[in-house]
Amino acid sequence: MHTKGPSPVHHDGRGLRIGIIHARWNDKIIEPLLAGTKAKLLECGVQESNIVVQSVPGSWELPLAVQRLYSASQVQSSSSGATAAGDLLGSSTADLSASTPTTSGASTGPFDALVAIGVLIKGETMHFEYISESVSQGLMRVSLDTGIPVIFGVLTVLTDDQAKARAGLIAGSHNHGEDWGLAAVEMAVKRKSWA
Ligand code: DLZ
Repeated sequence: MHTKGPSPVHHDGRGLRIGIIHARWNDKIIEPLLAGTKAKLLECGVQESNIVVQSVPGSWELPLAVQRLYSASQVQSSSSGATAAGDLLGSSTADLSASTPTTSGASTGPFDALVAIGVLIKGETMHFEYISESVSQGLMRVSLDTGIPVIFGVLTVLTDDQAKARAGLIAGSHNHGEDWGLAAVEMAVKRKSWA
């Protein structure tokens, strides 16, 4: 039996800028998680043009990508004529290697929260343990070092079915991506009030 997540609380996401970085391993699970995250951001009032989505190969790459994307958004917001960090994506995703800003109509400014999405499924070797531990530690470190909420959207599961059950792909199951979208808005709003 899997959990249904936290009781959902909607905060006002208008004006927030949210970065999402997802791994491409296990993309059939990543897709609904990403969609669930975006859906809740939009439901909270975050503008589509204020959501930047980028991808990296695997979960291992998430901490560095989150750190760099956030730094880039800070630098760009402090330079004149700045454009948004990363590619603006409507419903599609872009590669981080194409990180030179190309957006039009996108807002600028540092991100208020970032969501790191990955799916780690245990295999026969120790890979899973090493990556899970490092990625968890790495994402927490980026969050504490920058003071910016980094939402932990990384599933660490033992089987494909466990992953599907957490991505809403099994009848009656809950999409954890929705929790991550809500968490990003809540933490971004609260962080501003704690500043
Ligand atoms: C190598 C690897 C393995 C075995 N499993 C996963 C996985 O289940 N989920 C995931 O996101 N990434 C996996 N990777 C790839 C690593 O995260 C990383 O991309 C490569 O080791 C290259 O650094």
